[in-house]
Amino acid sequence: MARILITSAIPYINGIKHLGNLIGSQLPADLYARYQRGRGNEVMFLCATDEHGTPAELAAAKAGKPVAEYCAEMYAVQADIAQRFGLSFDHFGRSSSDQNKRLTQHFAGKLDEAGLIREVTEKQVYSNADGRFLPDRYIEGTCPNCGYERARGDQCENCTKQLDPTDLIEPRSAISGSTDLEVRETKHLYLRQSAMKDQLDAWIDSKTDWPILTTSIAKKWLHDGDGLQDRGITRDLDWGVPVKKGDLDWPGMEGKVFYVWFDAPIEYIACAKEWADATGKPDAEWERWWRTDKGADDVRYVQFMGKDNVPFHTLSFPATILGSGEPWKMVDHLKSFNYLNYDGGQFSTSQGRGVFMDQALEILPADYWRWWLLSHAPESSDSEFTWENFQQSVNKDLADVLGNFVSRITKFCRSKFGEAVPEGGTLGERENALIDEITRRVRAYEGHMEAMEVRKSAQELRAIWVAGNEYLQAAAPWSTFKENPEQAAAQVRMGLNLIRLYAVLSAPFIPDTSARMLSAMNTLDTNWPDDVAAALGALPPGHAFTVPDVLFAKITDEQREEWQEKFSGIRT
Ligand code: B3M
Ligand code: ZN
Repeated sequence: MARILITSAIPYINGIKHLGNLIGSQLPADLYARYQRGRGNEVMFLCATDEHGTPAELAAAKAGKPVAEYCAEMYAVQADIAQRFGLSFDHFGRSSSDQNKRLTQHFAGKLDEAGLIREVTEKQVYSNADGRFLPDRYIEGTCPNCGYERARGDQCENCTKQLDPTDLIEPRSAISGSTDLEVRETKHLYLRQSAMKDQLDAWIDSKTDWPILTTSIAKKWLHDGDGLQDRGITRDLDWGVPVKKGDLDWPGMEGKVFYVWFDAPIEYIACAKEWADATGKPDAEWERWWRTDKGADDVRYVQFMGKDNVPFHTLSFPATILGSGEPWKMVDHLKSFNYLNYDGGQFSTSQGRGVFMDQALEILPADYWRWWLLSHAPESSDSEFTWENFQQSVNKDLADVLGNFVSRITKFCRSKFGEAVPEGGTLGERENALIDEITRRVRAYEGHMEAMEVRKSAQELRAIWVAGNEYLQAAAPWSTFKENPEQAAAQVRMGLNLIRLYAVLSAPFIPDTSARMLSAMNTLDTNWPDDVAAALGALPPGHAFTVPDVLFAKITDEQREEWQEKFSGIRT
């Protein structure tokens, strides 16, 4: 039994995620976790909310709530939606947890001991009215280049010119609008990534099975321009992990917190400790996933994320881990995704454009969305959600192919043989050909799933469903029954066993439907079909079953038009 550690990029706390976010990391990670569990492997699947940083502070301010309270509420909302989407995390943690606070401070202390931290004095804009330093993007003013009045301190949205806050004409705080700003000196900690360049380079070189897309991003950051830059890991904010070296105060760093991208990946590890603490397990239980000196040397660790997160996972986080000098488990395989677009534009959280996870579940059950999103995952390029395409996939793949198959065979059996697997007849040429085809396809499906080829896996699964439909069409037990009821019985027995087989194979994609199929087949047997021929005999003659309700309802043209209209605007 293999041991597989899986993490999904942890979603920001500020708001409900849209379908583009979902397919960018959490959903494919869930697919992989469910598949590996289905194969009988031991899986630890971790995710959390990313709760620190200015966006969380501002979202809380906008909601008129203290930030800790806002985060607690949004955590509950995100955890609930994740569960309703069937995301099967072993633990859904919080980057603001005490476990993460301690571990982040621990790493900082180790990095300092290793001589990998330096202090830098910088000039930064301070807002007297807000009583705080302002990050560049929270300073607004008039663009010196084009005169746009709402340019941000890092860039003008209108003419795209990169700016420094001091370039802005009539700068003001984007938080309060106050113009009472001054430039102050402040001290920050920098992680000396430049000193770890060769070590990181060698580590990337050892990843010979990584996609070029991933390694080329890392190599670019390592070698372009002046090479890998040191990185500021502290901020002048109230909300975050207080800057400490382990348990000790850090002189000169009072009132400062670690940068959100420093503590967020550390939460992958802290999350496992949260899991152990929450379930009353000793530390050894989580450490066997994360410490190579405590059993994690035989763990395979896979990370899922959107492409914009790749540099943080190939360089910054590995720099933290390697720099600590401690035996932490490092990532073995990193699966990254392009973007999903929405109906001719982009999904956008800030603009409320697209379909958000809670809204999606208001109109259809999770499996409809899971199937569409996974079978259209933006792997080799960006992909696009359109309502036409969604309607077509659901109606064809789910309703016509899978749903119809289940309904036809169970209803036919009930009408001619009753609600139990019929006895009699033997397998003929047609059945053997079907077994051969399905065996071949199941092996291909396994290969794609192992390789995390999400779209190819979906295609192969669909082909397995189609093979059953074609068999049923050609065997036509409703005709066979007239001359040869024994043979019809064997055909129906094959069909009912296919339902169980489909439930097992499809569970990673459509877990709720899979559970309904198993329950209709009245079986708890979810064994993986290592031997397809044997698996197609799992339900013996006489085994009772029930006819399930319609598995998937078709999306009508009226519904499609209504939803298209409803989601064409902006969420308020
Ligand atoms: N929260 C960004 C994102 O959701 C960030 C990921 C952190 S992974 C450690 O895309
Ligand atoms: Zn401009």
